Amino acid sequence: MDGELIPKAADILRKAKRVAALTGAGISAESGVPTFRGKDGLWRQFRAEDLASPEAFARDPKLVWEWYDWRRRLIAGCAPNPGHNTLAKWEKVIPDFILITQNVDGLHPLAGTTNLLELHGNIWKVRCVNDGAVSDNRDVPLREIPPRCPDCGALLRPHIVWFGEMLDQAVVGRAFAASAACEVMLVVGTSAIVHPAASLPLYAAEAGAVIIEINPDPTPLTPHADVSLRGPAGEILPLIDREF
Ligand code: BV8
Repeated sequence: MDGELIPKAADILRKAKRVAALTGAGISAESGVPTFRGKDGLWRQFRAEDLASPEAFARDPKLVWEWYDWRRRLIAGCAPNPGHNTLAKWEKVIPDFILITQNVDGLHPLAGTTNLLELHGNIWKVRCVNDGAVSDNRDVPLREIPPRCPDCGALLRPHIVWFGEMLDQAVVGRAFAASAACEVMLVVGTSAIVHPAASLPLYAAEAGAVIIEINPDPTPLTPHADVSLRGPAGEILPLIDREF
């Protein structure tokens, strides 16, 4: 990677008062959490899109919950990595910093990030399909599969946004407002193909933000990025922090 890009990214961030970060599964890869589209993104013979949908849950709630139980067991053993920790640190030193994540693994709050928008929900929350009540559930493993609401006995579902489902409109509204208001958007570890998350950086760029991308691979966003750093977030973010 071009040795000049790290100081350039640090200089842009140092001068910025309003920064928005958008993260995807890639920032958790070095913590051991499988990404969706990487080589380890499969479970049994299924792809995430096959299981993370209301149709899959209606058809076979037990299978979908076996997948989430497997992911919860795995994520329970994962810790935030230097990428998560650097973003949590920057929230304290950059005047106006907000983190928008597509991830449901809960590693950003675990690292200390507080000004956080979880676009797609959180794997440690469940929702009653009967009345929509949301509660924390950190049972690893789950006591029963599929889990049932202790109040009414209806099925519980992950409090997660599946493919084909609307995101929480208040959360989406805040994410687009933050994208329009920021001077710099830092896009870390996302394949930039799932919408509406993938449109946030384009929206930010149209509003005049500088786009910094961190990803070992190029993505559809790369041509729109002002600075594209090719490498793992857990290494690159601390290198930028050292230049702060
Ligand atoms: C909706 C929760 C509307 C589940 C997730 C055509 C065009 C536009 C949109 C669509 C379309 N066809 C269908 C749609 C809609 C669909 C969509 O965008 N589909 C895609 C596949 C085309 N979107 C939706 O359905 C959304 N809802 O649009 O509703 C609507 C309107 C009316 C009525 C009803 C509905 C809902 C999308 C949310 C789905 N839920 N997650 C769960 O986790 O169980 S999405 C899931 O995949 C993730 O949350 C994430 O958002 C998404 C993409 O994953 P990434 O995070 O990017 O991870 P990925 O594996 O893809 O990439 C990892 C990246 O990291 C790679 O680039 C890799 O190079 C990099 N990396 C690897 N290692 C590292 C690294 N980077 C840094 N450091 C490293 N070490």
